[in-house]
Amino acid sequence: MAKGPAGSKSAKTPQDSIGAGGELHQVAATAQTQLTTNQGLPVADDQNSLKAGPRGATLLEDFHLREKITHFDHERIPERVVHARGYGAHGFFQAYAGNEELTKAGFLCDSKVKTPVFCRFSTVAGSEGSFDTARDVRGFAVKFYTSQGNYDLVGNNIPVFFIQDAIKFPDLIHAVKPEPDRAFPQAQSAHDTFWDFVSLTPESMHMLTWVMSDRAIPRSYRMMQGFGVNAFRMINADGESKLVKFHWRPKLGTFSLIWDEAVVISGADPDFHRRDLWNAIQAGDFPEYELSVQVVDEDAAAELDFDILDATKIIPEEIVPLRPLGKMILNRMPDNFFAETEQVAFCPANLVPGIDFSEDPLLQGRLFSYLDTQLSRLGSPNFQEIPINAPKTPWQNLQRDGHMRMRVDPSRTSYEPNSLDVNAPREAGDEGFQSIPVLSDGPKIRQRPESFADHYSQASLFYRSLTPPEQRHIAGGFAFELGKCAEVKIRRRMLGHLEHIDSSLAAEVADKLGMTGEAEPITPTVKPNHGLGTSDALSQYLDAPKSIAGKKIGVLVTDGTDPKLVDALVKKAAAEKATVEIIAPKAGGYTPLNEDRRPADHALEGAPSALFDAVVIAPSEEGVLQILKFAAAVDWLRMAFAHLKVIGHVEESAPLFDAAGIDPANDAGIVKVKGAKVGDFIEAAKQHRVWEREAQVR
Ligand code: HDE
Repeated sequence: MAKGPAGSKSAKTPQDSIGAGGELHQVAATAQTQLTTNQGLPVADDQNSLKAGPRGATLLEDFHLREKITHFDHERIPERVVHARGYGAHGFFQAYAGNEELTKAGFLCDSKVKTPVFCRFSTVAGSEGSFDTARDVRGFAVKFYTSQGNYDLVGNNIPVFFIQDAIKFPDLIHAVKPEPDRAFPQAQSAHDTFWDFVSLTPESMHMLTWVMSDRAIPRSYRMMQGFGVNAFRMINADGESKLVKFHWRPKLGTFSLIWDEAVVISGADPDFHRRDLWNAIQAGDFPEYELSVQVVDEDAAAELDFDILDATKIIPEEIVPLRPLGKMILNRMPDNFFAETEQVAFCPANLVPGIDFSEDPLLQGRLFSYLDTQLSRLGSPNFQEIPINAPKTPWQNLQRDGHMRMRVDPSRTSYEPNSLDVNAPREAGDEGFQSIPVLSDGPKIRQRPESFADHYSQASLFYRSLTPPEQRHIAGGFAFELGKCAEVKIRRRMLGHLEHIDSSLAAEVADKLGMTGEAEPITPTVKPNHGLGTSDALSQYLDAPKSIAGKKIGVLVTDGTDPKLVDALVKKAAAEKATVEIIAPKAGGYTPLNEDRRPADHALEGAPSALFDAVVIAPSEEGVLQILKFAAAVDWLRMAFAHLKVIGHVEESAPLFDAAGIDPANDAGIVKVKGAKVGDFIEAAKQHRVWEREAQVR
């Protein structure tokens, strides 16, 4: 028998993966190393099609060729209409003790159980083949395979949304997607149709302020918060219900890229976030997030100065603090991207007893949309049989047939009530899911509640709560995006809105656009309240951990680099749970002082410093003169400086600093390293960015 390549993995059948019987689908063990057709026929020759003579025409009879090509022709499915580009990982969720007073959801009440999860992160606007570091909201969707069925928490990394009513979602997405006549720009909100729509939709102002902030260019999926956005309810065993908002907090802290850096990364490594998650999980450095809720009594909700059903509002943590529920750890990459990450189907309507919806009109529309979209994307109402979507608890009902039905239901009855099959599934009564009986009484009407009318006060709260660098970045974000709008009336309209958020923000954006005094006056329905104080929890950097855990140090070396330096960096970084990557002039590696050749992780021209969190410039005296000739080397340092990175440097690197026009003595973020003395650099790198430098470079 022919042997497969050494170490090749055996195929997993769907039944293997869901662990349910499934003899029908199992590939016979003896045939697993043989290449077969889809009918199980061993294939003798997979290199040549069947022809009438070696140089003759191909024969229609070649069923293997036709089967192989037909399958290939149909390998693509429609991408998600939004959130098309994403990346997922498996893991588990474990609750803390003591959640029973809040919810009867089994997976939140038993702190001994590790509930399997699949989590998919995504961008929203770009298509599946777009790049990771676009300015965009990130999806943060988690499927919990609980013992009471699948629960999906389908959130984003920004706590509010652009619109208040689901009926506007197709308009919002049509506006942000590539413009239909020209089919560009890809994965960008920086164009006329997006800003035309949002500038005519004041309810989007709060979300826009977040999307122009650093939150929309996360450093890593591992360093990103998540939010349920919509209000939900939790119900305990006594039937008591509370309104809740969900939050995920990453253990590593919340960090972002700098916009110019994100732009460079999108070309140098379009898969930056994918690669980051893959590398971390493969290295056993498992991302961890804590799940919390803000809990509000139904009565207390009425006292808030905004409507909890309005998805364009947050509940400041100073008013309602977070109550931790448990933690999620992602510890395994999918075996197959398509089968798992692409085919996973999330739906906010997937609930378990103990959790219920609110009447948020955005959520209510979502409850319809997700199931519906899977029908066109996955092509069949049986998509829940795909292993990644199947519950890990038994499921049975009287739904039958449809495209690609895998399950073989043996019963004569497929209706209820029936008396012919005593084993037929029956209603679960009190053990089943019951919607909580929320009072709902009102005229049938198309109308926004008045309590949804304040569109600027919380945008202003967000802006005012941030550190000066974060505020500057918001102004930069608005100016960049509006600068890409050719229609001046759209810029003017947006400047008018910004004045209601914060007059200094409006002035800064107008100045950056060269349009001071050109704002179009906008009359708000409700006068913005700028007296809401500030909320420290909204800033990423007020309370950021001083740490390089999970981050990456890039070391630029040449032949003759001191190996003691490299070894010390690797050791110290590992002690801080960070990694080091070596960048050499050539991909083949470098020869350190008095040592044999060592490998490099990157060639200089393929790895700009934008890919790393902090950098060390460590050439030898001769090496520095050689790399000086390359623009990539000078740019490496210049960009690290402009992207506000902490820069370690050996004395020998001085000519490179001269060429880049940077005085190392003049900047607290430029630190000397020598031999094994790298401690000061590592300590400095824990500050994430040298914010004080920003005024010099931007
Ligand atoms: Fe979604 N959204 N959405 N969305 N959404 C989808 O479902 C929709 C909204 C979110 O990794 C689609 O399976 C409507 C808010 C995530 O597979 C679709 C409205 C939030 C993902 C859909 C919203 C989200 C989606 C497209 C307005 C944050 C990716 C493919 C009422 C709380 C899940 C799919 C994944 C995906 C509809 C607004 C999060 C079309 C109608 C608000 C993370 O059904």
